[in-house]
Amino acid sequence: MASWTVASLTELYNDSLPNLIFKAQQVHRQFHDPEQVQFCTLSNIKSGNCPEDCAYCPQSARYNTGIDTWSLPTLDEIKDQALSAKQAGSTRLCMGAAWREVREGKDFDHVLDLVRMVRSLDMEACVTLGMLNVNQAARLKEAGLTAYNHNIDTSPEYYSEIITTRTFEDRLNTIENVRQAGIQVCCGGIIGLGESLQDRIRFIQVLAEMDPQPESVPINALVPVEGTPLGEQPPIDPFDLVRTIATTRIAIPQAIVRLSAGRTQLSQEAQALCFLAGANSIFTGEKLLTTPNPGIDADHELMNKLGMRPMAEAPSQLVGAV
Ligand code: SAM
Ligand code: DTB
Ligand code: SF4
Repeated sequence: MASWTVASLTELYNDSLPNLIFKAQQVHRQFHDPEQVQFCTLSNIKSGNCPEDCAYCPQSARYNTGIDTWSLPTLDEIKDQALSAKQAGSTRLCMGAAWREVREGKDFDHVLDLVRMVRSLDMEACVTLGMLNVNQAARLKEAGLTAYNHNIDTSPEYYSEIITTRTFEDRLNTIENVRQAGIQVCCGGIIGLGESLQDRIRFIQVLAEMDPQPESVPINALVPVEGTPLGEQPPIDPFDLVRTIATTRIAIPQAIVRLSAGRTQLSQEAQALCFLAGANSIFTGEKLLTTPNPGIDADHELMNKLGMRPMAEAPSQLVGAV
């Protein structure tokens, strides 16, 4: 595995856009079909009242954001959501819970049942439940979980400006526990938090230096939510997002790079540039966890305009996949 220095990643990031996109395309085409994008759908299975203080997050109990709160829908409710997502072209359901960490008990048992159900529909199942120990990770693996999402969010240096209730180390430990259980790692972060270029580069470097590298890397553009400390943050420049995606694609060639939160702020042209830069997955459906997302019709229209298409099969179900 190539070793990425801050200097080499910075040079890549700052190259002319034609050069950067060309390099990203060369890498992308070695491992992926440039016409295909994985559609994934999010389901918020426990909304709000989270004890953590992530400065970007509308679900933290510390901020007044006026979101609806609820806890753990029934198996049938999630089954309906999964089936309509599948019908609309999704091959992965990602279930998120606003928990600090997993605790053993009936709620966790129910999540294990949800994972089994989603897998029985021949979809990939991903969950994001906060911190996790090795034993809990093993139980998720046994239930058939495809991937666990746990983001580093930003650089180790900027992390404490954004979250104080847990450390960067805590994050890495959970990711290590997921790895040890043999579950795929979905790990990425957010741009637009007020971080510097150096922070963005360090963020990509930490992901690229993971061994093995993550199979899935979500790149979110901050969705500023009123009531959160970052609610007044100015919108990102779409070219920064394109450069972040291209650099990530080059440094982590085999991952599915997900153009995640923030698409409602992007034009179709900007999203097209993100695909050219190597993004090959989006979240579909009207809502992410609590914030809006382009609807499925808009996404099918975008695919058609670009001559691209949703992946008919989940990457993990293709021959040769882990
Ligand atoms: N509680 C779990 C955790 O923190 O790992 C799971 C859910 S959390 C909502 C998953 C990720 O969503 C965060 O790590 C962050 O990268 C992203 N996210 C949350 N709020 C966001 C926002 N307002 N804009 C962009 N991304 C956001
Ligand atoms: C990730 O990196 N992005 C998704 C998924 N992992 C769970 C979540 C985005 C959430 C955006 C804010 C919201 O809708 O609440
Ligand atoms: Fe809680 Fe996750 Fe939101 Fe942080 S990002 S406040 S841990 S739900």
